[in-house]
Amino acid sequence: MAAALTENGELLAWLRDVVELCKPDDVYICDGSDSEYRRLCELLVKNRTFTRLNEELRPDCFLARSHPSDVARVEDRTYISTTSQDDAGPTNNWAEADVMKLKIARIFLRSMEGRTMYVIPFSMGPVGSPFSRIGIQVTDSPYVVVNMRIMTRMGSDVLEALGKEGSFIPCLHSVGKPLSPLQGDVPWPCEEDPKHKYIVHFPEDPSIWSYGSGYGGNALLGKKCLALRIASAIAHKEGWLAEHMLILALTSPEGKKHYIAGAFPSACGKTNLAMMKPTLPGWKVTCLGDDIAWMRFGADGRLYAMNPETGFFGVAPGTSYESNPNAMDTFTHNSIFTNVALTDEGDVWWEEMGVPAPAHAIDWQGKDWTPEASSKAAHPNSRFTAPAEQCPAIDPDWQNPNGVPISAILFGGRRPSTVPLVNEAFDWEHGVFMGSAAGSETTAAALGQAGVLRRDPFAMLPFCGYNMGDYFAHWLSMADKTKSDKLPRIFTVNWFRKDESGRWLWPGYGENSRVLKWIFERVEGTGEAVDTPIGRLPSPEAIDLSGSDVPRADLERILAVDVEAWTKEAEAIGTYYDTFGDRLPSALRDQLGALRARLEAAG
Ligand code: GTP
Ligand code: SPV
Ligand code: MN
Repeated sequence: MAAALTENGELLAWLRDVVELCKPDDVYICDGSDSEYRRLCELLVKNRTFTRLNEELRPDCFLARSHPSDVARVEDRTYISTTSQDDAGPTNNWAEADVMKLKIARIFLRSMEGRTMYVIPFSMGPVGSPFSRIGIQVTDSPYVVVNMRIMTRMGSDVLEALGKEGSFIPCLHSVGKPLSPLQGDVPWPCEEDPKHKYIVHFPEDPSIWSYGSGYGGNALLGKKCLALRIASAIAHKEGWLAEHMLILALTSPEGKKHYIAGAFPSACGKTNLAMMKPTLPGWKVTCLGDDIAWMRFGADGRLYAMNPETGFFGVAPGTSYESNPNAMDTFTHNSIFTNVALTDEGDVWWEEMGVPAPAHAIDWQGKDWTPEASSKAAHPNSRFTAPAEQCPAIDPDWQNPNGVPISAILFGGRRPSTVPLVNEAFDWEHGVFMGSAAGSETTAAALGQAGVLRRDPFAMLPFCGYNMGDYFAHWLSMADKTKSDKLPRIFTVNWFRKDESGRWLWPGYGENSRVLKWIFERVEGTGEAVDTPIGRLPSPEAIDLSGSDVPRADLERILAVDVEAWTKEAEAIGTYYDTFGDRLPSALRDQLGALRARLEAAG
């Protein structure tokens, strides 16, 4: 079968083993062509996984409804499997590698019976770039194939780049629903019991085994599994960074451009910030990536960031022409929607889409829905999959294999209180402290309760493929790789402050350009900042509110440092730090001590 298509011995041997284990009916090697994509979309329509949307309203677009149990990442079923538990660290689910290998192989046994096994050669990063990584995903889900086609560079040219001797990361995926000859298929096959899903990473191989889910980060293995969990472990060894970050370019009215990277937890605003339309006249944002950044130092001593993906897998609810017009103009065609509502005209709809709710729709569970219904029409974690090249705000350098030089790094999250609108670190080490101590309210992007405050260091809690204490040390060590004036400046931002009644204190979205402007000015050396116990903050006058209706009192409130609340925050950080034992770098303990001392002096 595959012999004609690849001469890579390692790949052939692995595919033979997988066929032997999973027993698919058929094997298909993906070439990545347009015609193949179209064929598979038609197959998905025939299988009832896809509904074709109205060709006039949304050409070449499809809607998929997942099984109600399969709507988000499953963090408690996600494993980092290493020889020693210390290498996975206290923030990861760990399983002893040898034990898990036996267990997972048994789980995959006969898992693809009655199904076609698709082989997806893909490259994270431009094909052939020395910084890119090749993965081979084997999957029994055509839904995964068509999504991977949008999200990654996939197909024959990747196999060619792999050649006879090249190495790849094996990524095995099954929805975990073998079919007997007499059995009909369901529109969204998956393992329905969340406790029987397994998203397993072996960073020592490296390899990925994902069983039981067809959804997003559980199933599109190039994304969270390879480009974050496995890549972060590789980057740790090789001296670079694989991060859960957007990459944007900010151009001033004078035409000066700075590149900014930002780590916000899942569903906390990366896609929106990455392609925002600034409300400040003359300022321009162009997008290089909305979820993942691979970063390394260039010959000039600056930190360069590259987006290894080619598409956006973005949160649908809340996306409107008001909040994110560039996203709206990206998924006008050639896009896949998962778990949104279907209107009677054959278009998509979701909550806060900026158009009136349809009088009748089919909700994400396939049921009749009217605006009077108590349930949501679209799942809170419903998503669009759209090609990045269709984004009107895409930056001309988005596929530059060397990446772009980063001037500022932002850490964000949902913090209804305490954390100010923006805060600049005193220096790199203080910035790493800020990243390590970041917290956010949980969202619908992972199964489990939403709205619970948890520590999410560097927005990498679900995505760090090794010991988080070592990850902190790795970030600290970046300062040794270059001169301090070449390092990006580090900031925290928080668009999510609320007052006592739950009202947003900051309008967010395009208005965040007012904060980006101040960051730009700080990088340029012109912006004014006030030293506070927690970092350098703008005075209210330093934030350009021209043309906005943000009440001055609200701005003052979200730029104030509440010493009492921060003293409690410092305590919570200390308790969190204790969970890392002696893997916590002493520099971070010292940073916490210094914060406490500054707070005490101020209090
Ligand atoms: P992942 O794809 O899960 O990694 O999420 P993300 O970080 O890209 O988040 P995204 O930009 O998709 O935003 C998630 C949700 O937050 C959406 O419902 C947005 O409408 C909302 N959101 C984004 N930016 C802002 C903001 O500035 N203010 C407020 N209030 N909400 C925002
Ligand atoms: C996230 O949860 O951070 C996402 C969506 O970007 S998923 O690909 O499902 O992980
Ligand atoms: Mn994400």
